[in-house]
Amino acid sequence: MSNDHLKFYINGAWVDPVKPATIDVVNPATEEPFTKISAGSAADVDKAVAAARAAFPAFSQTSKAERVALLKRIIAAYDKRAEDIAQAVSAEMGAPIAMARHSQAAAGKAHLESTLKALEQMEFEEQRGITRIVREGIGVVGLITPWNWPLNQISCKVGPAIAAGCTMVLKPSEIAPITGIIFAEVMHDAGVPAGVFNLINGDGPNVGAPMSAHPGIDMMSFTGSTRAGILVAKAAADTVKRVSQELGGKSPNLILPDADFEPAVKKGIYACFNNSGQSCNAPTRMLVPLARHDEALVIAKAAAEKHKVGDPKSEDTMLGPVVSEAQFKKIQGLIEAGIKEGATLVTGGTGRPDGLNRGYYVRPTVFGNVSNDMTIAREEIFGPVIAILPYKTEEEAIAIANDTVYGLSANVESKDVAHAARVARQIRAGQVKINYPAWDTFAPFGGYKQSGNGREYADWGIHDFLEVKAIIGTEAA
Ligand code: TXE
Repeated sequence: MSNDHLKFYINGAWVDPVKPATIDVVNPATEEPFTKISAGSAADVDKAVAAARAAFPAFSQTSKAERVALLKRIIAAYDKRAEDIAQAVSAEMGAPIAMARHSQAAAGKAHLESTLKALEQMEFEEQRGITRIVREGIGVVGLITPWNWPLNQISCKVGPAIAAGCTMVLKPSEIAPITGIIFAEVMHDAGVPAGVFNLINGDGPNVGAPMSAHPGIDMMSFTGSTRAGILVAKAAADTVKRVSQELGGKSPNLILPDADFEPAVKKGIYACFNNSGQSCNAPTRMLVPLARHDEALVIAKAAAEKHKVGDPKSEDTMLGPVVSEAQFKKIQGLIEAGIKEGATLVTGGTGRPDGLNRGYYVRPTVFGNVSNDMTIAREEIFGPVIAILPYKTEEEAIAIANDTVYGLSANVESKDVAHAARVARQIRAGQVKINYPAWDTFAPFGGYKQSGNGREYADWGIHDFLEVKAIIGTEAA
């Protein structure tokens, strides 16, 4: 087992943790640890925050042109490590290597690029009558990221924080931390000034919680479970810091009667199962007209069974394992709940797919005849499991779509885009996608209800990290 990953990146240098302790990083395809990281503590957080605080006065005063140039250097350095990032994400969370390259690693770059474009166009000051309105970096920001799209989440926080002139402490998920370490190397290679970007590894209670409560951190930007997001907000409350949260989802996919039915169902399965179902915006509740429910199950079954599950190292694997034993067990329990509560198991089910005896592989699973009060329609499963729910009228479909504590994302499928947009306006979610559009990294991303608050990506992400100052009396009234 390699010990290469034991240092933290603080004040422009790789340093040992204050107290030695380690966490194994497990490859979910083999169930074997392949490296270890250091488990940080509050003392490491203090060091990183001190470095970020010391760097803030100078970095916050850099010009937009300087930060544009810095982001360009970060993108160039990231490009050089894209293959390393893809290999690391595949090993640490089981993403199939082809997908790790064209989606996981590519997503990190896409966010850096859209942040750069947004920054180039952004104005930080405006005059309104006698008042100059100045937008400036909020200060030292704490960034906590999850394991499911590790580089995507890191880039969509770090890029905008740099653009806003903030300094930062990043804690990636302890389950998938190697990409975060490579990202820190990228920041170093790009010449990010010492103290602007700092990386501490470790778990939620020992690193994430002290960050959230730290008086030297001005804002927390968190992506992860609603459970942990609530803990971050509670820990942050005593210091009245801003908390931006991107949390769980149970996204509906409304297939309207006038949709191009077969492709709509098929694409819905692919969208839900991408990344082995481990996306917060996965369209996990497919709503179909009652009259076409049985037809939907036939199409969904065929599409699900086309998913080749297996070794993430194989170029033709479509679904790798889920990230951990804990996630595997959670998903098995939810599949059991679906069967017990009377949903129709169309394909898949509990246990590993045939021929796979090792690794946290889950069978691509389709449930039909699901009603919205069943556990599988209410809880975020985070595996390749979809619930198909019949509806009678459009009003009922919208009511079912909104009957959830979450509100991150939704899909609407219809040949009539204007009609779909009218339906979209009635859905309580931060994003509504019509007919499976291309990924738009300039569209604001974030949740209603218990899916969080704040909006990320491009200019929206930059604004999340800005304070607003009014300098009154700069011009005669
Ligand atoms: O996430 P956690 P877990 C959902 C998904 C999944 C479930 C559990 O449903 O099945 O969460 O995953 C840090 N203070 N999502 O338990 O714990 C933690 O160290 C501060 C949705 O692995 O939320 C990691 O860096 N930080 C999601 C990050 O939170 C704390 C993506 C996420 O881990 C903390 C992942 C604490 N008290 C899972 N406790 C999405 N929105 O995309 C943990 N963390």
